[in-house]
Amino acid sequence: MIHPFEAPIYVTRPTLPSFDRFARQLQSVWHTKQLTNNGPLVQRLERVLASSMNQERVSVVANGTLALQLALKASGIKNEVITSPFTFVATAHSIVWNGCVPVFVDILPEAQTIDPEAVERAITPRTTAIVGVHVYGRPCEHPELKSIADRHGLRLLYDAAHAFGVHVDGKCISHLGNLSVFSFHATKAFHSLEGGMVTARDQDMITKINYLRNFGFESETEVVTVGTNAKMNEIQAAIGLLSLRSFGDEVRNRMRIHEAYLNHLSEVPGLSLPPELPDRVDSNYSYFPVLVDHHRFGLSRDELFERLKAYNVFARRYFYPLLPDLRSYSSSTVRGDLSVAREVASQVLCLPIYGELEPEIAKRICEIVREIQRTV
Ligand code: T4K
Repeated sequence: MIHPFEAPIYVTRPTLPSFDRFARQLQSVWHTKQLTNNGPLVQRLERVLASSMNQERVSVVANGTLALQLALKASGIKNEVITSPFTFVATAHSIVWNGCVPVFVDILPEAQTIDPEAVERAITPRTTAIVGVHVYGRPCEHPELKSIADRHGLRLLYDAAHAFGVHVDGKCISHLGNLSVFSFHATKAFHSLEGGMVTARDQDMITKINYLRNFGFESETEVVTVGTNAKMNEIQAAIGLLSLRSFGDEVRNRMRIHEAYLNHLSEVPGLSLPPELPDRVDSNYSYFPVLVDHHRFGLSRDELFERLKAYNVFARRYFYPLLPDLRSYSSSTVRGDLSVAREVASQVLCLPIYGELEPEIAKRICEIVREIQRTV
């Protein structure tokens, strides 16, 4: 019997800069006493992010959920917005907080992103936008979604919360769609404790977001829109700037974990590993989701999830339950059947992956999975 890990192994852990470097960064904050309200570190973070994102304009905010809410608000969406049921609640919540109705449609079996054909079938005269989710950092079927959005005169936004650092055809994923939204939450490959970002090619759109994040202030005496308080503060920006410096290492280390799982789980009957991404996509290895086929594996996903805990391994069922199965969405609008999404949500299990995880630990997690299967 393999011994349980002495300390818990969580699905993720944030990589932090050395405390000394952080303290040095903080000295400037202590010196200026500018803690928030578009301080110098927030401005620097925006400049550094913008320069790394193919001329995209950026606006950083307090978290990814507010980024989504502001992006939808600035886009002027109304009535129905078509989106994925297989995502974190924040995607749909942001639609509802904008007074709109999320319309859930099915996902594709491989990539688990929204199915363009299901999107097209769900369009009505009330539809104003599509919100695709690059789930686990896997790009949506952009050319198809764009052609649908163009034909029907819809806005196309992407929830890219998982996709910071992902490139498609050598360009940052933010170049897809009218607007993209990223999360810099502590559980993400790149983080600023909490944080988020909206990107767009259109400077007017980013100017709107900048007003919205700061109560709508245009100047000291003029408020041009009914905004909110979504400002990032200087401590978040300090962590963000330091995390950016080590982001390349973070992705390389995650790739080693990803490969360790591929090597040591490929022969396990009943376990489907993440599909290989097309060559034109550079991944950020943000999650390692596997699908557990109850009959072939010998245990259900939930049983495996529970048994791993006995070994001190805390995997997560991102994203289960499906959004329309949550009480707050029990009367939500579903168009077409969600059979693919339902099956994926019932089988998915995200295994631990983060920059500071040792490949040896990942290998031992694989041995544990095989031992659990042997002892069924
Ligand atoms: N759109 C999508 C598609 C998203 O997935 C998300 C967020 C958003 C939008 C909204 O972005 P934000 O507003 O959050 O920026 C987590 C995150 O809170 C959430 O950001 C994320 N997606 C979602 C998928 O997962 P939980 O409830 O699973 O997190 P929690 O606290 O259970 O953390 C998981 C593990 O991470 C812990 O077991 C230990 C580790 N951890 C976590 C935190 C917060 C740490 O080691 N340190 C930490 O500080 O939601």
